[in-house]
Amino acid sequence: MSDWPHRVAVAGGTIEIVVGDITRLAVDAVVNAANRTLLGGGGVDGAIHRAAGPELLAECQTLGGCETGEAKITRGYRLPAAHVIHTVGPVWRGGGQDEAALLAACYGNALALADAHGLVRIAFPAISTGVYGFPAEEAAPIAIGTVLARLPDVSVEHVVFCCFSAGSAVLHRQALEALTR
Ligand code: AR6
Repeated sequence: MSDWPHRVAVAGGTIEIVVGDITRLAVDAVVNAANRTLLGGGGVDGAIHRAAGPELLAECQTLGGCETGEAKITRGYRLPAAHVIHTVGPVWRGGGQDEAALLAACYGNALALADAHGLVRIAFPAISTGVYGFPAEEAAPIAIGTVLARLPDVSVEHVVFCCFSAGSAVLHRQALEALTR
């Protein structure tokens, strides 16, 4: 039997850790690890724009960018997900530039925006842990801890951590086990 998906009931809903491509998930919103222009890029951002089609870029061009730690919402267009919540993770600069708080703000603000739209099912990638260089083992407990803290207070009931590798999924599962023990 595969280790994934790993699903746990927590206060306010369920958390699921999967290994896969976030562009395939039919949820109310997938979260995009974007940059401040919101005009596309590589990694998960590039994959989301390719799968959603040019209409996504057209809507993003109306948004005026996004600050680090903030979030903005668009439609999902050709994605199976109804919406995309674009957030901008911090670039890792050694840990002394507020990176942890900014990463937590990404998860918290994405959940707040989902709540403002009454969304129930949302999927996150491992924000900042690719091109932006945030150490994956430090990012996972921030991601899980922020979601655990906010879930009881928002419309969101089901959160998927869509990891791109089994190694990333293990880090999220370990963080979830440590924080729900
Ligand atoms: N599904 C799920 N996760 C993915 C996918 C996918 N299809 N593709 C990559 N990942 P990154 P960042 C994982 O670099 O570090 C872009 O150019 C990847 O393995 O996408 O926040 C933006 O425009 C990693 O674990 O985002 C920005 O300029 C995680 O997603 C910059 O990269 C995040 O890696 C943002 O960098």
